[in-house]
This record gives sequence, structure tokens and C-alpha cells, in this order.
Amino acid sequence: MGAMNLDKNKRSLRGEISVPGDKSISHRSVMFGALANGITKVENFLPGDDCLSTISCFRQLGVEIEQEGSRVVVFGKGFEGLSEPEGILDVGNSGTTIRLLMGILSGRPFHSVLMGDHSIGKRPMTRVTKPLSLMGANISGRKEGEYTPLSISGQQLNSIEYKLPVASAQVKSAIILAGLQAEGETTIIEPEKTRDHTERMIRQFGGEVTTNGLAVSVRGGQSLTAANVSVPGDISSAAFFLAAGAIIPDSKIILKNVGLNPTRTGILDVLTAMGADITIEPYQTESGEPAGDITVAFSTLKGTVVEGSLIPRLIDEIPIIALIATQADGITVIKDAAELKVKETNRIDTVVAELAKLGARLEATEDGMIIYGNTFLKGGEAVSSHGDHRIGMMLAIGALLCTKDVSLEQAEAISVSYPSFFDDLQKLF
Ligand code: SPQ
Repeated sequence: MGAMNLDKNKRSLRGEISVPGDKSISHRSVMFGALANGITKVENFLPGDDCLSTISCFRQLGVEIEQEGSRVVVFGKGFEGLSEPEGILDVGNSGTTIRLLMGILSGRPFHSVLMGDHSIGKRPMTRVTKPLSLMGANISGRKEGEYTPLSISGQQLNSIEYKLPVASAQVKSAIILAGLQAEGETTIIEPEKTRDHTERMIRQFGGEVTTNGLAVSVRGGQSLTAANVSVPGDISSAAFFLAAGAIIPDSKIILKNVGLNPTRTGILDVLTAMGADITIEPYQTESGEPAGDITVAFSTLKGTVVEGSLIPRLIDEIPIIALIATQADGITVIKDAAELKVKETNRIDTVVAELAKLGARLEATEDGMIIYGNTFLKGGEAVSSHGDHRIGMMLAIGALLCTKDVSLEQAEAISVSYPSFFDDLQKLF
């Protein structure tokens, strides 16, 4: 595994960048492009490892897809256009790919096997297999369907009404994708509102989905029509530069064309509550997803509490919020975030262990962490992403505050969601 030496650097970051396309929307653009009838053109697609895994799985399922950098063309032939793959579908490191594919493949009349890397092999799947089995799906896997490899024998599905035990857009989306193939209307009730890119994209592709508070319903047997998708920049990637701009003295960063879907903007609410200097200029967008420019400048921050319905709106930003909190006045408490334990790594443990190596003072709790502010980060010790892209980028930003050099091990994991991360960082020096 490669290690990257991060310059000790107290220089400010200034300038303008466009972060790459949103990962969640990029995955879904390929999936819905494949499930729709006609030619779907995608612009600003994220060519990160995870989304490339989605493309390769759909190619194995018989879908013709052209990809050159951030331009993708999908030649969709409807749900019926998918055919039995000859080999195992390899999702790499991508939880979104495997969980959404489970919903799609449960209703297809063929056999398929799904697996991914070491991290995917440890992520829970019963949360998806259970509702899909209630719909009639036939899925088996290690430890009674909890872990990969998963084997799916497609079946005719029936609709269900299902109360989600955890707030998860992936589980919701898997059930919606199965529901589109089921007889009757499927309803999912969420404990908290999660990202709604799947619902928005169904509408963009001419389908119908209704939402009523925390309930989402979809009718089976709908056919979808190809659409052109322009993917906004990923706010979860922008978050690393929002943090850098807010905590590195004398910085000012403009982030162009960032997705501003309200189910994803919790990081902006937290930064605002902490007293950050942030300006948002929304665009008038015609696509199903709002976007705009964000400017962030250094300012004094104060600690905050992050909890409840805010958590699903910033779940992937918690590692970087922990770093921001080390530089704020007072204490920051993160609660109701036990889901962090089942991400690419146990993000409570990895954040606490790796940030502590930089000199941060923080402790893990059952469902989050407590971070003590006003901390001097010194560096000097090697840190590791543990193969988790978000931990890697958080540590790279943290290293910029350190007085001693920091060596980042397993830095290559960053290409899962942000292959051009270090190039963009360089532009701001
Ligand atoms: O795809 P994957 O590996 O699960 O990626 C992560 C990430 O940090 O990029 C989570 F580890 O994002 C998930 C996110 O946490 C992407 C996602 C989606 O596109 O629907 C939803 C969230 O997961 P969940 O489990 O809450 O549904």
C-alpha cells in the first residue's frame, strides 16, 4: 500500500475549484440509464473507482455503456434488457452499487452473484435482504445473508409496506428498485429523511413516485424513459475544502457547481451553527437536483452538537466535521450516528484513532464522539486511511494544520470518490 508524504504547510488556501460529480447521483444515472428505454447521456459523471464498479457491473449484465472521463452514454433497454452475467459481479468498495443492485436483481429472471473487496465483506446486508425477502426475493449469503458473497435468484416480486429500522438511502433505494418490478404499490416509511436522489431520478426518467412526510411509495410495472443527466458537484467532496477554508487561517475558497439537495446539506447547517463564514449562491437548475456556488473563508468557530434528523443529512461528512471541531472553541458532541460503525471502516474508531495521532483530543461514544476544541495539531506520526476514502481526505486536510510532516498510508483509497483530490488541493496553494 502506498504512503503519501503530506507537506507540513501552514499556508492559506485560496482560489476556485469545481469538485467532481456527485457519487450517489453518478451511480444512479448509470442504473436508471440502464433500466430506462433509450439513450441516456450523463455529464459530469464521477469517474471514481466506486462509480466505475457500477459501470462494469452493468456491462456484465449486458448493457452497452460508453465512458470517457466524466461523459457517459448508457444504451438502456428497460429492466428486460438485463441478462444473466457469466461471472461474479464485483462491486469493489461500493456499498451503493451492491445494495441498489440487490433491489434490481431480485426481480430479474436469472441468477447472479455479488461480491466486493474486504471492506464490503464486512458490511451488513440483512437490512436489504430482509425487506427484499418479504417481497419474495431469493437471496442467500454468508451468515444467513448478512455478508457477501451474495447469490440472487430473481423472482416475481410482490409489493410491501415496510418501516425501515435504520435511516438508509441505500436500503430505501433497493426496496424502491424492487418495488418498480413488483405487483402493486410498495411503501417505505423512513425513521428520518435520507437522501432522495433515487426518487428525483425516477421522476426525471418519466416515472412516478409519491412522498408523504417520511413515506415513499412506488407502483410496480412502470416503464422509464431515457433522460440527459447533468450531475452536480459532490457536496460530500466539497466538504473537505469547506473545512479547509474554514479552519486554515487566511483561506478563502470558492467551490463551483456544488449539489445543494436539502437531504445532503447538513454540513452547511453545522458550519453555519459553528460560526463559519459561508456564502451560498444557488443556481436556477432545470435538472432534478439543485446546485450552486459556495464561498468559504476562515473565521473563528465554536463547538456544537450534531444529532437527530441532521445525521442522515451529513452522515458521510462526520469525519471532516470531527477535524473542524478540533479547531473550534469549546466541545463538539456527535450523537445518534451509530451507522458510522458500518461504513467503509468503523468511522467512529478510525476517526478517533487517526485524529489522535495528529494530536487531537477526542473520545468515542456508543453512537458518535466527543471532540475537544482549540487543539494544536502537531503531526510527525504516520496516519492511515485504513482503506477509507473519507478518512484519507480528512487526514490530508488535517495534515495541513500540523507543524511536522505527516505520512498518509493507503492514500490511494481516495480515488474511490475523488481521484483528483490532490490536484484540486494543489490548485489552492
Ligand atoms: O457507497 P458507500 O460505500 O456506502 O459510500 C458511502 C460514502 O462514504 O461514500 C458510505 F460509506 O456513502 C453512502 C451513504 O453513507 C452513499 C449512499 C447512497 O448513495 O445512497 C447513502 C449513504 O449510505 P446509507 O447506508 O445511509 O444508505
